[in-house]
Amino acid sequence: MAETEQHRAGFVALIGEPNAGKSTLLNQMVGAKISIVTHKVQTTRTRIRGICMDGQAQIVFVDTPGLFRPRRRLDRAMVAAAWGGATDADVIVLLIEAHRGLTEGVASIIEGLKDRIPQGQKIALAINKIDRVKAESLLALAQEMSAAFPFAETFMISAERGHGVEKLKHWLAGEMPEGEWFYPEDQLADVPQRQIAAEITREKLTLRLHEELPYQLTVETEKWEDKPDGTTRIDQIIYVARDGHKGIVLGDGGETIKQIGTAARIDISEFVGHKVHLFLQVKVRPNWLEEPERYAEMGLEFKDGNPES
Ligand SMILES: Nc1nc2c(ncn2[C@@H]2O[C@H](COP(=O)(O)OP(=O)(O)OP(=O)(O)O)[C@@H](O)[C@H]2O)c(=O)[nH]1
Ligand SMILES: [Mg+2]
Repeated sequence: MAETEQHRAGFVALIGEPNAGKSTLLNQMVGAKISIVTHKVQTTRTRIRGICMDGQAQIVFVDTPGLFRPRRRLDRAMVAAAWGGATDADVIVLLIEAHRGLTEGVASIIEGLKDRIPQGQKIALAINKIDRVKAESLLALAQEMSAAFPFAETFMISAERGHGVEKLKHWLAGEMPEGEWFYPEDQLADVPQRQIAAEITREKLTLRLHEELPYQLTVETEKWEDKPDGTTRIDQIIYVARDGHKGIVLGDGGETIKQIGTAARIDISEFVGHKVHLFLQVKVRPNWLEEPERYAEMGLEFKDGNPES
C-alpha cells in the first residue's frame, strides 16, 4: 500500500526591526502582494496573515509590525501585536538587515525573545538584504548572531529578489506540526478585502507624503459595493490629525489626492481582479489616535491608560 504523506499546518511569525523586510518576505512567500511595503519604517501596523503551501504542508505566515521602542499609544498597540504574533507561532523567524548587522534594536529584540518565548519554541534567523553586502561580511555576522542567541537555523536571503527564500520555506514546511490545514489550499490571505484596500491607499499616502504625516493618518474603507456590471465602488476615508494635514493630502487644486487615488485604484483593481471606482474623502479628526474604533478597524487592541506611559 502506498503511503501518503501526512498533512502539516502551522504558523510562522516574521519579526524584526521596522524596515527589516518582513512584509516583502511575506509577499514573496505567498506570491502575491497582500502586505504593504515602503522604504519607511513602521509601515505595517497590524498582524497580516498570508498562506502558502509547500508539498503537503500549509504555512501560515504572520507579518507583524516592526519591534521598536514605543512612544505613542498606536506604537504600543503595534508592538504588542507583534509580540502577540510571535508567542502564538509554531516557529519564529527573526529578520535582520545584512548591511546593518547586530544593531541596538536587534539586541533588544533578542533580549525580548529570551524573556518572552517559552523554551522549546524554535527561532530561526534570516539575514535579509544580502544583495546589499559582500559575501565575506555575512559569515562574520552569522557568527556574531549565533553567539548572541541559539538560533535553530540561519538563512541568508534576499526577500526582494527571492534568493534563499525557497530554502527557508522548505525548512519551515518540515517544522510545521502534523495536522489538518487551516485554510483551503488555494487561499492566499486571511485579511478582509476592505482592509487590504485601505492598506493599499495608506501605502500610496506613505510613499507620497513626507516626514511625520504618514504616521498621523489612517485609512478606512467605508463602503464596498459590487456592481451588476462587474465593477466595484469603494469609498474610503483618510483620517488626519490636523487641518494643515488635510491641505497637504489634498494638494494644490486636489492634485496630490488625485494622484494617490489613481495609484491606489490601479493596485486595488489588480488585487480584486476587476475594475474598481475609488472615492477618497479626507476628514480631520484631531483625536483619532486616541479612539478605540480606529484601533478596532486596524485589527489592533486598544489599551486603556496614559498614551505616553
Ligand atoms: N535591497 C533590498 N531591499 C529590500 C529587501 N527586502 C526588503 N527590502 C526593502 O526594504 C524596505 C522595507 O521593506 P518592508 O517589507 O516594508 O519592511 P518591514 O520589515 O515590513 O517594515 P515595517 O512594516 O515598517 O516593520 C523596502 O524598501 C523594501 O523594498 C532585500 O532583500 N533587498
Ligand atoms: Mg511591514
